[in-house]
Amino acid sequence: MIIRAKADIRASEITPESVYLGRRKLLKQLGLGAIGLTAFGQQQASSQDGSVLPEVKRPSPFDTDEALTTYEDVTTYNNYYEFGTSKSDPAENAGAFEPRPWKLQISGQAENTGSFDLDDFLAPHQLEERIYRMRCVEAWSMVVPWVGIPLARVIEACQPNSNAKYVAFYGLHDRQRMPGQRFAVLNWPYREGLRIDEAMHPLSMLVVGLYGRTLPNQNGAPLRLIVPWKYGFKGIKAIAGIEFTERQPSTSWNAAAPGEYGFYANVNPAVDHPRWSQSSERRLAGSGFGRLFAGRVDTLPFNGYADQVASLYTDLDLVKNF
Ligand SMILES: Nc1nc2c(c(=O)[nH]1)N[C@H]1C(S)=C(S)[C@@H](COP(=O)(O)O)O[C@H]1N2
Ligand SMILES: [Mo]
Repeated sequence: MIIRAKADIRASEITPESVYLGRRKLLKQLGLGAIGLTAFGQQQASSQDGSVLPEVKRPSPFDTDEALTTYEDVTTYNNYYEFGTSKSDPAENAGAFEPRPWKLQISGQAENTGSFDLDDFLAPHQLEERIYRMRCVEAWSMVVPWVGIPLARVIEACQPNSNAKYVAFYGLHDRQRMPGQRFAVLNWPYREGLRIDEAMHPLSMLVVGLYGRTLPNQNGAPLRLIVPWKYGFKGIKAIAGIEFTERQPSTSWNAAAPGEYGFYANVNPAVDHPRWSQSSERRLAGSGFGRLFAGRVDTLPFNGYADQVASLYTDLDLVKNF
């Protein structure tokens, strides 16, 4: 499979989320999963673009059936400090960013290390769609149909050795292409990390698209991480490197403010951020009213994924290891 970089689809081919979800449910009932969005037929104009991703496997047993956040909101209300610190900056400033060609550097405690062309690297893997909740540490949340591959597939392909206890990720470091890196708001490049068992968990995903199309730049093109039981800042965008390490890697927000952002960053309504409560969240979802928040909902332990992931942390004090 080749993931095309350029927007080669007319804006009028974008499917609105209501149609998208209705068709998706129909396909589910018909037992038709792996089918491209192009088959959906009904289309509506949008200011956003992106290429349709072919042969996406759907539905997933991990899908939430909560109302989707609109494509418009998912792609215009963003956190991406490489392109500015306000929520509207990334959509405004990332348009000229060119996410191809893209090299992915694999390094550290593994057999298959080196520099790979991203498309070659991803080619052997079947794309899957997962409808996940995404909970930002700033207490807002969304529901997004992400498209990608389980991170475990990629890790297996890298063949980490027994010294690999953690997986570190780093973003692109390029002040020309990422103007926000001229400001020392974070120690660039953006860095994130997971324990290897967290990275191998079937919910962890490397994401290349959303709503059936390639990722818009502001959402982290060409490759980002999504770990749905953790706060959104774990979901590093524009991944340029993956390193297998023996020690817990340094992560950007933890390094910037260790008392506010932990390495684990598991969504936990019982552990407040020092400056605000984490017990509830404002949901950007399904309202169809653009930037309006649909309402406040209770935040769930592990963002509602406790049944799947709580067993990873039975030996860990989650208050100390926030
Ligand atoms: N490289 C990079 N990745 C990043 C960030 C960033 O500033 N730079 N922000 C994070 C934060 S705080 C959140 S909440 C999510 C937001 O993802 P979205 O804009 O696709 O909703 O991206 C995360 N990944
Ligand atoms: Mo965030």
